[in-house]
Amino acid sequence: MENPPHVKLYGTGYSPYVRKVLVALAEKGETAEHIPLFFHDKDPAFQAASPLGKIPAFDDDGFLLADSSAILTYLEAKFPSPPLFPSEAKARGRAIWFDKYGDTEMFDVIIKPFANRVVKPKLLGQPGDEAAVAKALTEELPKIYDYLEGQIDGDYLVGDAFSIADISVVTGFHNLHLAGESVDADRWPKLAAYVTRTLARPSFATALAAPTSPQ
Ligand SMILES: N[C@@H](CCC(=O)N[C@@H](CS)C(=O)NCC(=O)O)C(=O)O
Repeated sequence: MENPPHVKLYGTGYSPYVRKVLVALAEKGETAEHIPLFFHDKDPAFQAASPLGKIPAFDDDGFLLADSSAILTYLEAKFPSPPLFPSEAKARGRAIWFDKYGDTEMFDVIIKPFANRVVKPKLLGQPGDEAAVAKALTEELPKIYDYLEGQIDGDYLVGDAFSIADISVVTGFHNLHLAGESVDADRWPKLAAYVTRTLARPSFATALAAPTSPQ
């Protein structure tokens, strides 16, 4: 009998981008060996899978791929059920918009409290920048929250099904929570409820329990 394919996912469970892949795998009922290393780790197998040294990186029985969106696209083609990319044209376009929005505009801001209260002081032994955190919380995040509050009209961001849009927009809120912050439900009630129920999905619960560093 042939050996079963060996699937590996590289990257600490702290990373919002790694979490995207963990959630997608869980939604599709697939598993991978999770290697929770940090970006720019010297492991040659990781370096081969991640040309930029960023996490996540993925190895499906020798097929190497980096970038969360590329990996989710690959998983979608290989394991179409349940779909995480809507098929209808407008919904597909909106889902990709939210994937990019979550990965770029949102990530740059929502990660600041976690970077300055957890990564720098606790993992790197460097002082955190509370002024940068305050600016994110009082100026930058409210603009993002205002936008999202206006986009939520139902259980999911796009159409009537959970999709890559929900994964990419919600993933960073876990890091916000780890940094001791959350969405003000009085000011952004739809967003606060949406984040809470999305993080409570079994796939997110599985991803949130993933290791953050080698055991
Ligand atoms: N577009 C990439 C971004 C990945 C990324 O930036 N990951 C961070 C960790 S959360 C990283 O590896 N940073 C190291 C660096 O930027 O050099 C993706 O979606 O996977």
